[in-house]
Amino acid sequence: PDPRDKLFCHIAEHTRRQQNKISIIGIGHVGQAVLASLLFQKITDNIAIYDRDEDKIKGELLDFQYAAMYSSNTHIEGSTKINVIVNSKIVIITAGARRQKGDTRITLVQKNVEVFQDIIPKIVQYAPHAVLILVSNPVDIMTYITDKISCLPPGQVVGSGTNLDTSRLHFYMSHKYNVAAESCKGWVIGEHGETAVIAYSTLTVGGTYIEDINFKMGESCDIEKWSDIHNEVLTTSANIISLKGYTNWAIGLSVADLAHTIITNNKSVHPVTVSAKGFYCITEDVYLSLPAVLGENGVIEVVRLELSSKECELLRKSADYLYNMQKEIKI
Ligand code: 6V0
Repeated sequence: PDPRDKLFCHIAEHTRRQQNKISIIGIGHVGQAVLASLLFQKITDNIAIYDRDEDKIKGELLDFQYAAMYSSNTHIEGSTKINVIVNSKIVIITAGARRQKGDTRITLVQKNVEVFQDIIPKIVQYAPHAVLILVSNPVDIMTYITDKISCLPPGQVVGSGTNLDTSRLHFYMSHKYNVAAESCKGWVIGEHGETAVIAYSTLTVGGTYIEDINFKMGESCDIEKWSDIHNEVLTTSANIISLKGYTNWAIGLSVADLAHTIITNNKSVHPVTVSAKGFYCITEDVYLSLPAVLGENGVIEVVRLELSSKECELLRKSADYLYNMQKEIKI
């Protein structure tokens, strides 16, 4: 007789809840940080990882299976076969080509387009109802490309965008005024990159608009030197990369934060990459970050910010920059 029958009296079949399954595509530095963040914040108890590198998948799976002992009873499966993501509620995409010597920004994007043309239709085939969260860079362009390739309903494809840049802004605000970061509000919008816009008109501390007490924010005569914070927010990634070769922990937690909002359908507002056509006189089909209400099916609503004319102009410049890059891509 099976010793198991001595241990248990069998009543019903074991099942695993499917409605909270989250999959990660690409288990490099960023994918690992996303996985660790999902696991230790107990955002889901059902995770799948997919990568084309078999040793990496096997190694990370073994390592994380034991790490999961320190979290709730989380089930993690991994494979080089993409059907491991079947029935996911969220698919987080971090796979992408790495920049090689001599690669321009466009050649890198074009390599990623080829990767995405292969994997996106398969993701849609195995997880047609999943919200896709794009992380691979350049994230705004990759969100645009994924939306076009996937043909999913509006809002189901979303980019991590400036959610991380906005946290960085709150960090600097919190240090500047010596208050908790949760009491510092306001958005970084536009491209996740050099043309990102800190929307000064949206910044509040403890409910007070900073522009109401400092009319010169960001100008050369600004005694608070907001332009320094602007530079810090936008150059942080490059600084981290020059020191450790990549960034992963903050983006991992930032993406887990988005996943938490979506899986719990809690309708928090996050600045994420969405279709921006029609907002702030943007006429081109570009994707960039705007604050959006997120729920279980992705983007529900985009917040209409009352931006100043200068902020609108900067946002349109960001859109132009992205559109010019987009024009050179062959999908
Ligand atoms: P990495 O460490 O090289 O990991 C990439 C992983 O993707 C590797 O494990 C590859 O094997 C895998 N991969 C590549 N192509 C495929 C494929 N066709 N199918 C399956 N797996 C594949 O890179 P890292 O994790 O550091 O970065 C991943 C991406 O995230 C890059 O595009 C970064 O530029 C981007 N980031 C985006 C950020 C954001 O704020 N949006 C922040 C940091 C990094």
